[in-house]
Amino acid sequence: MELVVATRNQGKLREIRALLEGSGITVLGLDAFPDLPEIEEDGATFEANARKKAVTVARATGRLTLADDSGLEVAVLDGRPGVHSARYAGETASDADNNAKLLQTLASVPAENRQGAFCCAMALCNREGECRVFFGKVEGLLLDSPRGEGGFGYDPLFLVREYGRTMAELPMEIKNRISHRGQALRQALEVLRTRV
Ligand code: ITT
Repeated sequence: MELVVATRNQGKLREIRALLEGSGITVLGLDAFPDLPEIEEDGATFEANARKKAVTVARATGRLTLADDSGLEVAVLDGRPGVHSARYAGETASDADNNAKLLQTLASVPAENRQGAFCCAMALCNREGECRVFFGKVEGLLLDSPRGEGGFGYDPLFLVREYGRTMAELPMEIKNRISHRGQALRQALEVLRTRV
């Protein structure tokens, strides 16, 4: 079975491909559909954005589509950057820019108040626009300097307490076992298995 994964984020795509390896599902990234327009992520929640991305691409391609909307919620920042995680430091911000902005914003926050969580909403939609949505969340602590080269986004700042390592220091296999994205995708896979 073929599944379109509606993301332009190569880090997400790598993790989703690894999670679906051996499932019998062939992942088509958006590279396979170069003419699709950009989708404005203007929803107030991860779920709204995930639904919008998946429905738009499913209708445009006529294919079953999965979309991930995710981000980092920082308790002391009342949940920011949240749905704005990808563009926290501005419209064209890189991961490095976003991490620098987060470090600066949290500069005076002591270690005991640096709780954060990665959250994911994953929408699986058919070409009629019917969707199922799945969720995942993982808690961690935000460090005051980056550690590790793996993953993407805020991973180098996100310490997973039970491993004493950042998400960027963990092999992808372990990140996928515990991550917000892994949790959501395993639920989606249960549904996909009934269609393979
Ligand atoms: P698509 O919409 O094309 O999928 P995007 O990067 O714009 O790509 P989102 O709007 O869902 O996707 O924003 C996700 C951002 O949240 C991402 O760019 C990172 O900054 C952060 N993020 C999400 N999951 C993460 C993870 O596993 N590790 C580190 N940062 C993550």
